[in-house]
Amino acid sequence: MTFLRSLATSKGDLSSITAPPFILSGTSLVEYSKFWAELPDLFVAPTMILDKEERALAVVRWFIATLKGQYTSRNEALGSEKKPLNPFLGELFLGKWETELEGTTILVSEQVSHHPPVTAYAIYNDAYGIELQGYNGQKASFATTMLNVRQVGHAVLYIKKFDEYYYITLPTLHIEGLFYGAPYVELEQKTVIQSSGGYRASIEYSGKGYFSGKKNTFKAKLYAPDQSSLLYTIAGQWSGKSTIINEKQKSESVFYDAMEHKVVPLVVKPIEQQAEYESQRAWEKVAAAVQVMDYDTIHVEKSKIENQQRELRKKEKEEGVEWQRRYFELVEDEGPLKEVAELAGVEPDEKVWRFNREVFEHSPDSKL
Ligand code: CLR
Repeated sequence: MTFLRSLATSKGDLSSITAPPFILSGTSLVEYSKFWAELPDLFVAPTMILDKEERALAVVRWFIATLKGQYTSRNEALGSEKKPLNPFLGELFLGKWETELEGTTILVSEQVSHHPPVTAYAIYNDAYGIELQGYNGQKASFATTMLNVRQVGHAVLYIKKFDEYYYITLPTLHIEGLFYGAPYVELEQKTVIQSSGGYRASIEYSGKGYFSGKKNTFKAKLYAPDQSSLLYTIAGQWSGKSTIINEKQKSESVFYDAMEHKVVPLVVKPIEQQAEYESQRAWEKVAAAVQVMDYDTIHVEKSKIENQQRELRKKEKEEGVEWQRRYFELVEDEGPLKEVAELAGVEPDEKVWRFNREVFEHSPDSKL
């Protein structure tokens, strides 16, 4: 009850929620960017498809495939959704995937704002010439026993070979099961994936009892650049199976089956080799305390980090300087991206967080 009350008064800021101990996780939110590429084969697949229509479809397939990890992996590994650690400004999460066929895929994730919390990330594979960049924050609201979370930000997939962009909007979600102390995520509303080549996918989400009696369902439509002609309709469960209908041929086939794909775990440097601002190192003691549910230590160790941060902010204020983000910068959204955002029918953010690869590659952090 105290928990539900704390949710009701959280005023849209998820980090201010005091969750009961059994809902705490020792993982920082800055790590969640990894869910975009835990299936490296599907991530690079679009780069090998010459047909534009088929390529757009491969992007949709990769996107649908990421949802299971993004939104159900805590449930599967830990029994329920958890409250992640609230990243500090400048917190970094780095890693790579090494796979035989895809080679190296790199992840750089950085907390670029603390108030409100914003995480920016870049994921790239040079062998295939593909890169994903994005940033996100959350705005929460509470109604009866449901926590509604609107996502702020977007992701952009870039395929070098075709000089093609895909602008991806993020779904709204809500947390159910709070009253029973067993929270889980359900997606709602929609995602738009708009390509610079004009193809557009609209993915609508729903939970139990809307499209079907099943949880985690979606219905996607892929439209040709002229917008009026519907090419494909895809429907099913994003955490399970989905099927695709080719609207011209009226034929149906399997689109994706989450059960047939195994996640490739991200490789992160051992903690002793990490810099002190890297997530797992910085939160090591808190995470260990969460593991053994030692609430006093959780509190003590968390406070140390928070106080350190307060000191840093105070010093910056006195010196009249602003915290320098490590590998991302806030820039005006112009050029191709702005156009794609407009095509997607979304109000583009005035300024967006973009990765500065030059700076990253000249830093010791790039030695993964
Ligand atoms: C972060 C960005 C990822 C997708 C994603 C998945 C789960 C979301 C998380 C985002 C933000 C934080 C989140 C979480 C589920 C629960 C958690 C909303 C959007 C909140 C803070 C936990 C509240 C406390 C409990 C009631 C569990 O790409």
